[in-house]
Amino acid sequence: MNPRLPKSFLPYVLRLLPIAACTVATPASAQNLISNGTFEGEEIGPWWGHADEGAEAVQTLEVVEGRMCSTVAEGEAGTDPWHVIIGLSEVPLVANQHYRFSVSASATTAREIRVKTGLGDAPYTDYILQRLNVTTEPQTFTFTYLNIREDAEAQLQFQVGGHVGQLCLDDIVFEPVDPPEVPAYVTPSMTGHPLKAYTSVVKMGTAVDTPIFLTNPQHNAIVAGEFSMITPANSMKMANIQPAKGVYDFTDTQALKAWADEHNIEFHGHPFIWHTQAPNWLVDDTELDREAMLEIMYDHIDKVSAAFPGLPYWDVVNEAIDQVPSDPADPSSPKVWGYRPTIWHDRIGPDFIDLAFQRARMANPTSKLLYNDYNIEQKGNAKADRVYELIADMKTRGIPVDAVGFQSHYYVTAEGGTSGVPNMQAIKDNMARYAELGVEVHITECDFRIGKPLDDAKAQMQAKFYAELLQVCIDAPNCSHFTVWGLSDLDSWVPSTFPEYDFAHLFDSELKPKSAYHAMTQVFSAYPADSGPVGGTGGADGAGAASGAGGGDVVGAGGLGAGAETGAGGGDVGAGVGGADAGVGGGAAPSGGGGGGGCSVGPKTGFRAVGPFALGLAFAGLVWARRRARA
Ligand SMILES: [Ca+2]
Repeated sequence: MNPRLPKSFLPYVLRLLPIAACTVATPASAQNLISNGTFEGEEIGPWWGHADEGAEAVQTLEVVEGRMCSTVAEGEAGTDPWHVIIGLSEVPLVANQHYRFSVSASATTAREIRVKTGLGDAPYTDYILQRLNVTTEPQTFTFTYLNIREDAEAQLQFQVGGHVGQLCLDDIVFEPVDPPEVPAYVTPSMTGHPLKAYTSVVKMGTAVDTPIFLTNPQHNAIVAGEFSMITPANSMKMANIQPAKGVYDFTDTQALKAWADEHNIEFHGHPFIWHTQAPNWLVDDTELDREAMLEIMYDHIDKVSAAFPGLPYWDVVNEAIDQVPSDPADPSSPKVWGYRPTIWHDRIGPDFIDLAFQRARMANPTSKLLYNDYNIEQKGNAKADRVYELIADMKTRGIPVDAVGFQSHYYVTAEGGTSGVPNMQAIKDNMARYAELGVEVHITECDFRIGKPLDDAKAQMQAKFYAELLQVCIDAPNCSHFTVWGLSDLDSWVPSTFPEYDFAHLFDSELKPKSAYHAMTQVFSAYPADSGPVGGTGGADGAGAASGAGGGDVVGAGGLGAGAETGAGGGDVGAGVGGADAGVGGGAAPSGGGGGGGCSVGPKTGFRAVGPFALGLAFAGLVWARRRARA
C-alpha cells in the first residue's frame, strides 16, 4: 500500500544522503594546546602514564623513534580501558568553544582505544569523546567537539587498558577552532518526508546522549531533520544532575535544551525519581529516614523543574514495579509483582510514587506527567497488568498521572528466536484499556536489538517490528508519541549492556538509514503530513485552473490536490499531487516550490517540480489521493 520509488531513482536518493562534515588533519599549529605532541626529543613529558594497581596493570611509556609508545605485557593490561591510561594535565578548556583533536596511532594488534576529557571531580564531566579503532598501520584520527565547561586544568586522556602489546601515538593536536559547518540535511526517506513530518499523526522523538551531541554534527543534523522531540539519555539522571547533595549541575542538559529550542524540538524530561543512576551520596547514606528522603525528593523535583520550566513531558517515576517475594520477610516465598525494593520505596514507603507525582504537578502545572517502565506493553503480561492496576488506582485517587511510558525494548536472539518480539494485539489491547482510564500512552524508549551476527532475516524482523509498533500507536487514539532510545548503532547503549546484541536502532554505525527507518517512513506515508511552514512554501503551480488550488508546504513539499474530481489542493498534506484522476502534481523538497496540482494541472506541472524527491512525493501523494478517493 505504500509508495515505492522506481529503482532508477534510488541512486539520486542515495546521492542526497547527508555527508559527514570532514576535517582534514593538519600538522600542529601555533594554537596547539599540547606542548609536546610530536615526540621528537627523548621526553614524553608533560604526558604521564597510569596503570591501575588494583587491576594488576603495568605500563611502560617511552619515546620510540619519534613516537610516544605504551607497552603492556601479557597479564598486565587490566580488563577495562581505564585500567591503563596515557594522560595530560592542565589543558585549558574554554566553555562553548569548539576544539579539534587529532592523533596518529598504530598498535601491534588491531584494537580500540578511547579519548576522554575530564574535569576530575564531577562524575559526568568525564566524557568519552571518541572510540578509535587503531590498526597496525599508523592512521590519523581527527574529530571536532564542542566543549561546554570552563576549566583551566582539564585532563586529556587516552584509555588504552585491556590490550597487550605496543600502542604508539604521534602528532597529537588539540586546538580551538571555529564551529564546524553543520551539514545540510536532506531526509533519506524514500517518501520525501522525514519521520517528524507527521506530528499530528504521531510525534517522533529520540534520546540524545551528550558525548555524541558534542562531537558529531552529522548526528545532530539527522536528529533535527527527523525528530520533533528529544529525551536526554543520561544528563538528567540524578547522579549526573545532582552529583553532590544540594549541588546541581545543569550544564549538559542546558546545552541540549538550548539546541532543542533553537531547532524547535520538544524536550522530554527524564527522569525525576529512579533507583538506578542515583548518586552515591544518596544511595550510601543508609541513615536517611522517610522525612529526610522526602525532603531530598521534593528539593530535587523543585530545583530541576525550576531550571527547566514548562517541559511538555516528564518521566516522574521510572521502573517502580518488580517481581518480589510475596512475604517480604522470606526471600524464598513465591514471587509476586509488587513495589521494587529501592532507596525510594524502602526509605519512604510505597506512597513515594503518589507524592512524587503530586510534587511534580505543583512544579510543572502544564506538563504531561508519565509513569515509565519496561515490559509493561502487553496486556496479559503479569507485570503489565500490575502496572495497569497501579495507574488505574492512582487515577481513581486523583493522583496526577497523565500518561504511561511503554519503554518498548525488544529483541531477536542470535538464533533468530522470537521470544523478544511482542504480540502487537496485546499492545493494542493494553493501550485500549488505558484509553478507558483517560490515560495516554507514549512509546518512550523503543529499540529492537539483534543477537549477533546481523543478517538480513533479523534486519527484516526489526523493520517489521518498528513498522508494526508505529502502526499500533497510530491506530490507538491515546498514543501520540513515539521515542526511540538513541539515533544509531554508533552511540548505542546496547552493546555495553547486552554484549551479545547490537544493531538496535534506525540508523547504522555510519549514520545511514536502515530498513527499519524506511519501514517507519512508509507507514507514515499513508497519512497526511503536517501543513504549515516547516520548510519551503508550496508553490503556485498547483493552482488548478478548473478545479483545485495547490498549496501546503511542509518540508517544502507541494500541496495535495485531494479531491478525485475537484483537486482541491490542501495544506494538510505535504505531497504534491493532483486529484486522483488528474494524476501527478508537483512537489519539491526540500527547497520549497512546486505546489500540488488540481485536475487541470496534471503531469506537466507536476514534473516541473525539482528533482527526484518531487517525483517521490508525487508517488506518495498519488497513492494517498487514490486512497482518499476510494474512501
Ligand atoms: Ca614524531
